[in-house]
This record gives sequence, C-alpha cells and structure tokens, in this order.
Amino acid sequence: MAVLLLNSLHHRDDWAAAIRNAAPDISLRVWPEEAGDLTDIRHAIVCHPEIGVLKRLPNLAAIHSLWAGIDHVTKDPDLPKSVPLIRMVDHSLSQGMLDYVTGHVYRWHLQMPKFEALQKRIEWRQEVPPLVEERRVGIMGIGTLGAPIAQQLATLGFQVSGWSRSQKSVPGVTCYAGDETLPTFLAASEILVLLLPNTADTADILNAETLAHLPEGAAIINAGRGTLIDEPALIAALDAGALGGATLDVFKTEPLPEDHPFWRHPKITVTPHVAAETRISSASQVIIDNIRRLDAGAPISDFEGVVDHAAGY
Ligand code: NDP
Ligand code: OXD
Repeated sequence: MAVLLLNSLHHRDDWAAAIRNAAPDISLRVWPEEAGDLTDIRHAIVCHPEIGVLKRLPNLAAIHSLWAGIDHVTKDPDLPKSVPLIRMVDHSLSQGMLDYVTGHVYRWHLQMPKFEALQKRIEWRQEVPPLVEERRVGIMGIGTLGAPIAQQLATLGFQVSGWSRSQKSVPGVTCYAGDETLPTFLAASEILVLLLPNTADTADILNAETLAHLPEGAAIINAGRGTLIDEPALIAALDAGALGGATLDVFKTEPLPEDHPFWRHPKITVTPHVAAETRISSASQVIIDNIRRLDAGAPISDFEGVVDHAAGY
C-alpha cells in the first residue's frame, strides 16, 4: 500500500524529499505525476488538495493535513468524511504561534504603534504603558495552540482569560466556555487574540455586535482565520476610535488583494499568513509516526488532532 502526497501549495518537493529521506520504507507517490493506481493508496497527506481527488481513493485509512486548520480540505464538497482526517499537531507549529502571539501582544501592550506614529510626527509625548499585571489579554480559542499561549502569557504576569466551546482548565487563566459567556469574556480583553478555527459557528464571530463588548481602545490579533472577522465592522470600529488597532495575519481572501483597505489602514498591521508555518523537519516526522502507528493497528482514538466533522474542526 502507498502514501499519496497531494500538496498544491507549500514546498511540495521538499516535503516529498523529507519523507523519503526519513522513511525510505514508506512508498510515497506525489500527486499528480506519480499517482498511479489509486486503489493502492492507504494514506493521503494533504495541503490544499485538488477538489474531488480524495473521493477517488477507495482504500484510504486516513487523511493527514499538513496544516492545523482543515478548511483547505473540508472545502471539498466530496470529501469522504468516513475517513479519519488528522490535523497537524506539531511542536514547531505551537512554538511559532507562541512566538508570534507573544511578540504582537507585547507590541500592543507597550503601545509601540502609538510611539511609531508619534515619531513620524516628531512628537515627544510621554504616555507610559501599564504594567503586565494591569493588562487584560483574552485568547479566543484555547485549544492546541491557544492553551499554552494563554498559560505562557499568564506566567509573564498578564491577566489572561480564555474562551472555548467546552469548559477548559488552564493554570493561571480564567476560562470561559460557550456563547453565553462571550460578552463577559470580550469585556475583559484589552488585547484580544483570535485562535479559533474556521467553522460554520465561528463565521464573522467578531462583528458589530460582539466588537461592541470589547473595552474601549482594545487591540485585536487575528492569527486564526480571516473568516472570523466581519471586515467592514472591524474597519468601522477602528475608524470610530472604539478599537485601538489590529494585527491581522489571515484574511477572507489570500493573498490579500492589493486594493484591500487593510493594507493602507493606519491602525492595521498586516502579516502575510506567517504566524506559524508547519516546519517540514519536525512535521514530516509527525506524519511518518502517525502513518506507522495507524499501520501497526493503533486505534484512531489514540491520535491527537482527529477532526470532529460535526463540530467542523
Ligand atoms: P484546536 O482545534 O486545538 O483549538 C480550537 C479552539 O477553538 C478550541 O479551544 C475550541 O474549543 C475552540 N472553538 C472552536 N469552535 C468554537 C466555538 N464555536 N466557540 C468557542 N470556541 C470554539 O486548533 P489549534 O489550536 O490547533 O488551531 C486553531 C486554529 O489556528 C486553526 O484552526 C487555524 O485556523 C489557525 N492556525 C493559523 C496559523 C497561522 O499561521 N495563522 C497556523 C496554525 C493554525 P474546544 O477546546 O472546546 O474544542
Ligand atoms: C495552519 C496554517 O492552519 O498555517 O496550519 O494556517
């Protein structure tokens, strides 16, 4: 049985080389040129796979996503949902996100955008930022990536809240769960970090109504998905002065179109979907281990990151 790499986006040949080097015993074929007989394929490793291909693989044991988000796979209307889909859970992805979020939280906490603007105007204005213990940070989505970030920010001294679908317990973090707690959670988030997945329930979850719960002058860091934010509502809140600023890494349309207002908005920092890259060196080993364990008969319930299609993530 073989493994098929369907990677239309990221360093396809580097991924193939890494897997072949680390696991010469695995028979890896690269879509499309090496696909061969599709009935041989037991595992599909995917990053933005071509729509409709996965349903043509009748003997799949699992689909392995190179990304933590799985919307690049579930957008296929013919995705075979009876086949387990495993999203990426990897140390380097978690560390990259921890670095990104910590850096941008500090940037807003220390009011760096304000001082950058003052410098452009050659203006000396001493507005001393609060201490970390006076700063309230909210992490929306305290899953694989969000929970250790919330814990780390709490260890650094911030007042941290987290919000998720099911009740969580994270040391040092006030944990909220469910839609009814969202207004209270948002009201405690001077810096709000979005680390939710793209699902039917999270679409435009930050909109005019929910943004209004944030403290005046709050900053938003979106490292989850662009679908989480109602874009016109965000711009309106920034322009009205209700929000202090936003760092946006993910967008409804990527690459962000040249004429999109986010590029030139004075209160928005754009990063081009780089918050946390799946690093080939470590993540290829995660996939190889998962394939080996599945082939050795480990039950799917033993694996981290198995997608619940009903929940959408
Ligand atoms: P997880 O599935 O581990 O965590 C998702 C979190 O969101 C969980 O806490 C979950 O709650 C919560 N959640 C989901 N739906 C809802 C809802 N309707 N209401 C409240 N809470 C909800 O995912 P990861 O932490 O691994 O990744 C999160 C996302 O980060 C990915 O889906 C992807 O979109 C994004 N990402 C972005 C990257 C980038 O470079 N910008 C890189 C990697 C990931 P519960 O705990 O109860 O299940
Ligand atoms: C991911 C991403 O989901 O890079 O892993 O966005």
